[in-house]
Amino acid sequence: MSRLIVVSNRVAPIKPGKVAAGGLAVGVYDALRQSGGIWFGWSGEVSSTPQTNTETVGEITYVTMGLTRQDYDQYYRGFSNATLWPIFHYRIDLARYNRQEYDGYRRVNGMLAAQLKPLLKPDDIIWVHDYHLIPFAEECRRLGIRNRIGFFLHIPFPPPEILTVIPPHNDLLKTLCFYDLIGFQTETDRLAFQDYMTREVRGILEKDGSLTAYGQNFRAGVYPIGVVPDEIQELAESSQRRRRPMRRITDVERKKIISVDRLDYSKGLVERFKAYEALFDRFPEHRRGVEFIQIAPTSRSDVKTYQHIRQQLESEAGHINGRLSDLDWTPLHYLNKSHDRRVLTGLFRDADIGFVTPLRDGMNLVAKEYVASQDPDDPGVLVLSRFAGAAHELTSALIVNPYDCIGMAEALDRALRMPLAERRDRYEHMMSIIRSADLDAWRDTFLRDLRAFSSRPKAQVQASPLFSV
Ligand code: ADQ
Repeated sequence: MSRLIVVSNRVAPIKPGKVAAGGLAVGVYDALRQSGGIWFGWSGEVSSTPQTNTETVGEITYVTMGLTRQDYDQYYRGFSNATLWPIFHYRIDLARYNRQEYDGYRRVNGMLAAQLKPLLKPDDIIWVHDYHLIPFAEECRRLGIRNRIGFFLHIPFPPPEILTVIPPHNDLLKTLCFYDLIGFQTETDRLAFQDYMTREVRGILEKDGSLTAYGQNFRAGVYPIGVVPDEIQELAESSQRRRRPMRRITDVERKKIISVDRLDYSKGLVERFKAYEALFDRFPEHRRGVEFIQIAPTSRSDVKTYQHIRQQLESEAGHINGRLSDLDWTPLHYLNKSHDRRVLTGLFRDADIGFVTPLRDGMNLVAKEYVASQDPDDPGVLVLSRFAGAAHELTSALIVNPYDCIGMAEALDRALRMPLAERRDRYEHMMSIIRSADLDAWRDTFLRDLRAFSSRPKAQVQASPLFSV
């Protein structure tokens, strides 16, 4: 079997036998172990003399690079996280554009492709992950690399009217066409991409379903990322057997609501806090009977909008507890730190409601992890935003609109009262989907399609695009 080369923004070597963080890391780790290969990307280090490190563990070689301060500011903090992340999450209001940052983004992609080139064998398959690395394939083609290259976008893809707010959208999207296969989380994302390609740059949707644009032929598909349900179930059970984790935080007699997120404005945390407060105004009978645990460790804290959302949340949490708490009841526990995976699954299992209400999310693995952690005989209820990719699959959750505070409060009330038979029906339906579209299925289908699809040979990069908009 050909080797697999995984390229992702951050690479953290995984020690065999350790409980790894979810999603991407676990999914590609197993594929790399099976076929052998390289995991290539940024080490997380920022320094004036960046080092390249190579470490081989079993079948996998980890090759990681440091970034200079300027690279970090322009490529990572700038164009990736202050332009692409907000725009791709439909937040034009939070986005900024700076030409130097875009140049830095292109430069770092070029530098990474050049560093990868000498490590490649002709039949290696390259799988590139996420929005930091959109131009990576074009840079590879520029260097004469002809290997098959696939790309998976973990975040949503915005409709053309939003995407075109990015001034160099045309230049950026042209680079995507140098991949052989582009994977999206949902059909909505794939259609938005197809819409851009066919309407904005007059690309052609071929009879075999592939697309041709900028002189390149490529394919776009839907590959919803999943979880490993058996592993989660085992972790949740063992965590519960050892000690009920919730007891350490809260009174066991009360109903519990849990949310776990990175602290990010796309996750809808402020709206969620307001909905929780509205629950007690609208349904006062729940006062003292419910507690809400929100775990949200800080992320990207050196990006300004992230500092702002943190302040907003702290103030909202203080307001709720100040207004509603009593000597024997703290309605909201807001924990601003990260937790081990085993503890999280235990908390999920203990909670009567998983409250997952992003304003926009590629998938949201927490929704799937919450369901997979439940006790099949007495499962909790998932309250899920319609704007999470997961809502396309988990249709038996209580689906809410995160902009509708009262609607969310009503869904919480309904979940708190839901009879056991209905909870079981909903849980079983969601589990059957989580099992059939698990993490192995995500990875295997993507790699199968990447290996199978024979696009027309990728041309060397041309000096000027065929279409200029
Ligand atoms: P994220 O935005 O990070 O990922 P999500 O899918 O919810 O969002 O979480 C990824 C993993 O991180 C999960 O396994 C989760 O358990 C873990 N995690 C989240 N918050 C945590 C916390 N507070 N403490 C410890 N662990 C935590 C991006 C996209 C998502 C997409 C994933 C995978 O934004 O839409 O689902 O990639 O493709």
